[in-house]
Amino acid sequence: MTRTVSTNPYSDQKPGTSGLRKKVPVFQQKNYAENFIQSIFDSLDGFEGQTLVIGGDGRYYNREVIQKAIKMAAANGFGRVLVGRGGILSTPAASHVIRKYKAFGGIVLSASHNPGGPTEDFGIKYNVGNGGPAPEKVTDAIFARSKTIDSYRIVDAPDVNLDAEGSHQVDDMTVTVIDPVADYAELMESLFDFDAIRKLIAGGFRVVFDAMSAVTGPYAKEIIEKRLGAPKGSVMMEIIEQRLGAPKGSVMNFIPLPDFGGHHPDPNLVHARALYETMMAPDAPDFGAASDGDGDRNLIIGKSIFVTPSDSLAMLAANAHLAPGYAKGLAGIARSMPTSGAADRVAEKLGIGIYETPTGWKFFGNLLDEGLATICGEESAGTGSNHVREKDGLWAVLLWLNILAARKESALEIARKHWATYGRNYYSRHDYEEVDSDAANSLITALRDKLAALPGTSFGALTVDTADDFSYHDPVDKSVSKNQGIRILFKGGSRVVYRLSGTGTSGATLRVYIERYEPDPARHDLDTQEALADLIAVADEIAEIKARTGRDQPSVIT
Ligand code: VG1
Ligand code: CO
Repeated sequence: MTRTVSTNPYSDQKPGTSGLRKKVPVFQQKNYAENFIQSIFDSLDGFEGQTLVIGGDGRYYNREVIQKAIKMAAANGFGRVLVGRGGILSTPAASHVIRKYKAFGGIVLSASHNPGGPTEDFGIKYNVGNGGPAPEKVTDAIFARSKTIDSYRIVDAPDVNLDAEGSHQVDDMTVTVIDPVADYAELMESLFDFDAIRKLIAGGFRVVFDAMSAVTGPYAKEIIEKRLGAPKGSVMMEIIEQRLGAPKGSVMNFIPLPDFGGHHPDPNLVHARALYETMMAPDAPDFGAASDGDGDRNLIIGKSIFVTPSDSLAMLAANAHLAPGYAKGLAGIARSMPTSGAADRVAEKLGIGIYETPTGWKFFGNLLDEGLATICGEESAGTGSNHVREKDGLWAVLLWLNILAARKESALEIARKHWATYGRNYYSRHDYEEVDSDAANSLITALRDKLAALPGTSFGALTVDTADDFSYHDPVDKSVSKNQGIRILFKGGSRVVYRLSGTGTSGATLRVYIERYEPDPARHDLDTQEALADLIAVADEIAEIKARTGRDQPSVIT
């Protein structure tokens, strides 16, 4: 039976870079999740009788919101819900399921790389029928609706058993609990040469994968251990065991935990430090990787080499033709604006298009749908292709493995040769987390006010060439997105970019992206922070970061 429940609007349900993210206690307020889900449905047309995909990264509060979403989908007239077993679907797997079953859309419950638990983060994101995050016009409509909503619809029905595959009836709607891994694993097998990777591993090549107690555990275990034959333990890795003191053979790291074992499921050099150290040790495995809370990011660390995400995008694009799914070549490459220009050099050499978009995967959807881009990437450890409409952590790991198997060279050799061919884009991101919001906003406003005066100004050996606030003109739907990050470009191609995070849940996070191009192979082995030292100093000088934030140094350097 459907009930219409009256409710009061909340004023803070504005989706950010990737959906609505708040602390769990915020989501637990009366009707908070219900309001947002109803606002999503109220912003959509034509879903009567259609399919909705629901799944999440298994974090705390996942199951509760899934039950609410199922009952609300039934009350709002969806014909069918597909939900991952245990409420689990990685973000890329959800994207694939939406596409494969021609669903109307999907609700992805995740706060991605943010920590989980009763006082940590939760998130809700809506994906449209192409499998990708809702574009801005949809998220704007959802926010507008959330500010005026006065009721939501829900059916009175018992909770669905999420732990066994099978179909159930919820009012007039069917709910099918599906295997979260099978369809996705099959897609990966269709893209990559699993035989070649299996041979590589059978020949003694050692792979270690840190699932960070997050959603990729079951996926990586199925694919890397079962389908690629890596020895047991390749996925669970000693790392969490060392870090958490869990007994050897503990399986906790590939079982998604509601609080990610108390860690940030963010695959970067800070939160995946133990993986980094393992990979730099003399007896390191050949290839190390990690993914984030919802499985859409990837960290790639070869033996003795951390591959920056921007470089990884360029190297994957340059070698993608070695994998069966990309043997015909790429139509184009797209990267977010703050991502380094390394991919641009590959696109130029291949004679294909290069697209520069604002931060956030939602901006790649049109380029992929139109066939303008095949591979996309972000400096924040996200890479993916037209196989789904989200970034895809395991996809990137498998493409790397496929390339390593085909080239029979180490990641270090591949990187060195890449830089020798294209030059090296030294690149780093400095994050200042949980900065006072007013201080962060006034820093950006002050920067904006300075932009017009900057060109021609010199800071030591660096002279500003151009300075602007990035606006994106979508070549497909012609929409314009303004204020997407402040860029200061110096003569010679170095640059500094500043923007505020749209995924944080407390205070503001200032991100500063620093890049220098180095063509000379004799200078390709420098320490990144040293290679960028003068730019880092100028970045502070121009934006007065230390003075305005009161911080001596960044919270996270990647
Ligand atoms: C960050 C990254 C961005 C990424 C987004 C979602 O956004 O910078 O590149 O698309 O997270 O990733 P922001 O606004 O905090 O800079 V995920 O894996 O958290 O869904
Ligand atoms: Co993520």
